[in-house]
Formats: sequence, C-alpha cells, structure tokens
Amino acid sequence: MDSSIDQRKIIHIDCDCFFASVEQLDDPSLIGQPMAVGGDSARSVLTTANYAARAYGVRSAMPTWQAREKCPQLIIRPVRMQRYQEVSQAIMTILRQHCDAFEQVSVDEAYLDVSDYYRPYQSAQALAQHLQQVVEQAVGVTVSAGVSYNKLMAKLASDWRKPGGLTTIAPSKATEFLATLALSKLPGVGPKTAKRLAEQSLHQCQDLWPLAPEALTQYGSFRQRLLDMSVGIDHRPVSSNRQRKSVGIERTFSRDLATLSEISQATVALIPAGLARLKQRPYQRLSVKLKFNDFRQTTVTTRCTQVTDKVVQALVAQAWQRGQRPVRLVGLQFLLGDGPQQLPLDF
Ligand code: TTP
Ligand code: MG
Repeated sequence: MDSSIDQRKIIHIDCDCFFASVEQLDDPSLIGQPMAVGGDSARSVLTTANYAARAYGVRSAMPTWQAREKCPQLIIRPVRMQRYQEVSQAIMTILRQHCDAFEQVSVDEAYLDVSDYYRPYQSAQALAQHLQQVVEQAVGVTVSAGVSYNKLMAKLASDWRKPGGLTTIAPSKATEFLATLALSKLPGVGPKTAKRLAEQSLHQCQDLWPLAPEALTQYGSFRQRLLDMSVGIDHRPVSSNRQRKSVGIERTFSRDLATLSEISQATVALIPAGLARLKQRPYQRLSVKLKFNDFRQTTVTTRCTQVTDKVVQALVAQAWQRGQRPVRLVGLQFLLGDGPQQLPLDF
C-alpha cells in the first residue's frame, strides 16, 4: 500500500437531518417535536425527518401516509430548496476556508483534506470539533464529522454516531472497525447488492477477506472496489469537482516570512515554476494567495495576460494589507481563459 497516501488526514462533514434542521432553525417551535420535510398529499414522500420523528421509525424517502401511520402527530413542512441551498452555501463557505483541499459532494456533505492544515490544532479530530462548533455558532445547524486517513473511512466515521457525532478512525483501528461493519454500510452497496451478498453468506466486511477474487466476479467492475472497501483502501483524492480552470504553484515555509519585502520576493520567485506548469497556455487573470501565521488565508486577483514581477508585487502588497502579519505560505495562480486573449492590463 502507498504509505504516503495513508498518512493523509481527511474529514468528512455531513449535516444532521439537513432540511429538517433548517426548518427548525427558521422556526424554533419545531425543536423537539417530530417533524419532517416533504409533500403532504396522498402520494407524497418525505425528503427527511428530524431525530424526534426518526424515533418513531420515520425515514427519508418514506411515503407521507406511512410516516403518518407511524407517527400521527408528525408535523410536515414543505420543501424550500432555495433556503436549503442558501444555508448549505453558508456552511460550505466556512468549511472551504479550513482545509488544504475541499470537495463538496452534495447539498449537506463535504470532504476536507487537512493533512497540513490541521497542525496548529494538534489533531485533525480537534480541528473537526472546532469546525462543528464554528458551523453551529455561525449558521445554527449541527453537523456530524468523521476523521480518518481516506475518504471512505472518513465517511463511514461521520455516519457512525449521528446527530452531532465526531468519530475518528486511526489507521491502526481500521481493521477492527471494518471487521464487523455490515456490507450494506459501504457506499454503493444498496439493498439489492446487499441481498445478493447475503445470499452468498457475506454480511460483514470480514466475510470478504478470505475470499478468492473469483468469488465476486458477478459484481463486475464493482468487485475490486468492494474488496478494497472491505479493507479500508481508498486512494481517491479530495478534489474540487469543478473543471480545472487554473494552474498554480504554492510554497510553504518552515520559517514564517515576516516582512512584506521577503513575502514579495518569495512570491516573485514562484513565477518561473508557475510559467513552466502553465506550458504556454493563455491565461486571463492572475492570483496571489497568502496564508498568514494564524492560518487565515487571502487571495487577490487581477486581470493579467502577461505576468511581471511588478504585477505580482502589487498583488502581494494588496493581499498582505489584509493580514499584516507573518506569512507561512505564498501561492501564485494563473486563471485560464478559453477564448482569445483579451487586452490587458491593470498594471
Ligand atoms: P442525508 O445527509 O442523506 O440525510 P439528512 O441530512 O436528512 O440526515 P442525516 O442526519 O442522516 O445525515 O441527506 C441530506 C438532505 O438531502 C436531506 O436533509 C434531505 C435530502 N434528501 C432527499 O431529498 N431525499 C432522500 O432520499 C435523502 C436520503 C435525502
Ligand atoms: Mg445529512
């Protein structure tokens, strides 16, 4: 196994009963009462339910009539997607600022690679706890967090104890965690696949461990993924799923750069390597990123189709103004344009 990958620190965040949480946020009288979000007509289904309703067996995707049978006093609120998007954006904006790489995977779920970013917090778990607090204070919804060495394990961890859970699975504990984990808990193993596996007497991850690979050929291309998941292997990087629109280079310093002139020089020094990565592709804008020694970071962008030392120095000065303290990382980014080059230049 590639040990450098297994040393990553990944956090998975998943909001608790998200749509219901937003309804409770906007109408606190709902808190503590069983409530769900969805249609209220005969053929409607629920999108989600709060944890008070879940105690009655009410679930996501359940027909509303069935939920009412389980919980006659259930309060049902209509879906207000725009509002959920708004709250989602507020949460994602916070999370995005606290990691080395960020990947939002749904309206209420994101992965953060914090392999470097976690350091001032002593542990990735402490950072995850901090994020839970910041989101709750700033936005008013609770999130569950999972911390581990890859995306799969972090996701399994965040799901382990909800709501408000924080679970860490260290590499040394992965085998123990996975051994008795139901295969149906693995991402991609839906009820149908779980049933097929159960017919082969395969119920838990450890049931797959002694199998010869041929035993799972009926699962086609999913076979390898199943085997990998059962032992906690997942090499997928945390990466923004937006199309790549920039080329950049960053440098972290072991000693903070204290003066503006040092910071400026260090950023200008990135230009040749940045241009080499760019491979002569045209670009439309240029960004400078600074990460201060309190781990806040800032980015300044300008229109620019031909980088010069002077342009970079001006961007650095502008960015540094925002923090005015020592800097631990500088970065330079070329934002690509697909169309013909436009006329320059702000500087
Ligand atoms: P989930 O994160 O799957 O569920 P949840 O946040 O409601 O509850 P949990 O505490 O278990 O994480 O989904 C996020 C939102 O997506 C959910 O609030 C409503 C919506 N959703 C649907 O519209 N239909 C569905 O079938 C599911 C599962 C979710
Ligand atoms: Mg959720």
